[in-house]
Amino acid sequence: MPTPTPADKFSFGLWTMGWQARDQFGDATRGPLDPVEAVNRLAEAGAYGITFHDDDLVPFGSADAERDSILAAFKGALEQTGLKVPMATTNTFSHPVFKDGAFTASEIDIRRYALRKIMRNMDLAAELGAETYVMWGGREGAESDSSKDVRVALQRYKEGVDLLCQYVVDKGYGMRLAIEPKPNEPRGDILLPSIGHAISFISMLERPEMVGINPEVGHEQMAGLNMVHGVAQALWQGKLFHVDLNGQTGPRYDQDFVFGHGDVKSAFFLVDLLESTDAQGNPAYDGPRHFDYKPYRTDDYADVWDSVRSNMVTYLMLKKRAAAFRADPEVQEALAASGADELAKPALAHGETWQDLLADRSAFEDYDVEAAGAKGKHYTRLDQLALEHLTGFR
Ligand code: 3MF
Ligand code: MG
Ligand code: MG
Ligand code: MG
Repeated sequence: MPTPTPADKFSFGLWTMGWQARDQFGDATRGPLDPVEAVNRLAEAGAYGITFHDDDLVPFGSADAERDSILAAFKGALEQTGLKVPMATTNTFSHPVFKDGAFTASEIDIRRYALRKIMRNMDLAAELGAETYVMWGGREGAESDSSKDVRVALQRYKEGVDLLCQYVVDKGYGMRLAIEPKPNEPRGDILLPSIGHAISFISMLERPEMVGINPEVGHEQMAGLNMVHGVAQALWQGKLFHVDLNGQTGPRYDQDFVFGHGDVKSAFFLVDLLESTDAQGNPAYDGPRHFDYKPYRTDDYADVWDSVRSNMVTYLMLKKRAAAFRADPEVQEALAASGADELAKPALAHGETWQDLLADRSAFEDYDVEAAGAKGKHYTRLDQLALEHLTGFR
């Protein structure tokens, strides 16, 4: 099995392996996890970084002295292990005050409190060297369409994000912000439900260049969407600032399985995408490969650390298989036979105009449209080759 190293840039949320497995229907099955132990274990396992919500690290409502001592211990562990904090985020969803939103709560005082809570943790994130600040608006939404005017709520959302960008600029923090889309859960419907919605929202901001997205495998798949296509669009638009990797088996509750333990074929093509440049020379994704998963509720802490390793090993296995798939001459032949290489060329040659197109009889009058329509693309063959590589039979 491949061995993860910090060069692979794997990172984990403190809330992932620290999840005590309390769910809608049952109590915790595991005890609390000391953040220092999390740092040490992750470093031992070959991870690159750890991320956290403010409240994962310092319990909500802690006194200043308690906060200081937790942070000192955490920073000490980071220093000792060399583990990085590439990203941080805010919990604006657990406390009852956020039950109807943070950025989009109707009450001005709740919105002001939420902004202060985020700014406070941004200070810590900057101090720890985080490059990305993620915002998942888990409670920004509604159950009933009668309850919230979404047009107005989005304007408040925009103002909140604009203010945070201003704060980061004025403080010279140099961080970029990333919005994490999710269709539903815990709200009936969450605002900015998909990659496309989030990217479109960003275009309305004062500083769109500072804000990108942090898409999550399971979130897109909960909406029945194709994560690979969504991430490809985000890459094309220069908006993939961060990524949440995990596993999901179709549109249902938010499963947060280990990466690859859901739709493994989609995971294979996601790694293939993240690790590759495109035919137009756009660079590959170089941010952290961040896991946002939940160890099974049935498992104990030994299993938790095993699942940490499983995420990374699965990614590396898929990376190896994807590289083998791309390097296979039969795959290249099948792609060439499908005409895939031509996609890299624009429809009009350099300098050609629409007048030239109109004058080109071979493009229309003399074009054998029937022959073109009858041509097989051999995509089943390609898919089978992918599966043969994925399963290690090739
Ligand atoms: C919920 C999530 C969140 C976000 C996190 C980062 C608790 O489904 O995915 O995890 O990833 O809040 O901002
Ligand atoms: Mg999630
Ligand atoms: Mg999830
Ligand atoms: Mg997530």
